[in-house]
Amino acid sequence: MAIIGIVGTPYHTVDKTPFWWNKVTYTRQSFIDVFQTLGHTVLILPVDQPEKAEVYLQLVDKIVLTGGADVSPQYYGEEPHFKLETTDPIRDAFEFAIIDAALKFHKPILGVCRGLQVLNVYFGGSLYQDLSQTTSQIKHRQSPTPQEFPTHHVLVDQQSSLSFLPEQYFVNSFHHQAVKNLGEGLKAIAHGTDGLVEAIENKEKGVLAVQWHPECTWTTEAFDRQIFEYFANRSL
Ligand SMILES: [Mn+2]
Repeated sequence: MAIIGIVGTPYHTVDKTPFWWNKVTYTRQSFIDVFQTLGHTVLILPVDQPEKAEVYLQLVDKIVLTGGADVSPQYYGEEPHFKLETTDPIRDAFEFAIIDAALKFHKPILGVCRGLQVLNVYFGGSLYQDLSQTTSQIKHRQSPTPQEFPTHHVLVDQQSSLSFLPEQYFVNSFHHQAVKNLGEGLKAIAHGTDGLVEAIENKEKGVLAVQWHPECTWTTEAFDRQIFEYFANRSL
């Protein structure tokens, strides 16, 4: 049994009703459900000062970085493109520190969506700030199609950690950014049929990340559930 630390998503917009005008830190229930169903224990880690990252890291065996705001382009040396959406430099800084700590103490990291993008930037890569900067004609933001439905295909490297997925796998998609230049030491292990990176890894460092959202599909898509099993059971 592993203790899984999920860095929480700060929701600091107070003019909407979902949390009764409260600022909150949240994570999707489906992340909690999948790990609890698999017999693991989940801790949601609030964003804190980067200097505190190691304190949190000592409490858990593995780290999950989830979806959310765009990574601030200052971290990969670009000015904000006019299609850049909400950013959260405080979360960026804490997640970079959590990655530092996880690598230092040899604890595996799973990135999902923004989590993949944060990891890519951490390792020195860059992002398309908006998919309009690419030639892709694929709809990577499937909304309003519900999150539990896969909508586009990815081609999976059968020599990678994700080799348990079919070579052509059907995934959901809720992103408007994507990997531009790959970070140092990372390998792109799944691509959309448009060539965009849909999964990355660094096997030696225990880093694995997907651009889609298996937390939304794990109850119906056995292979997506297997991603969480693989991550929770892996040791470096
Ligand atoms: Mn996609």
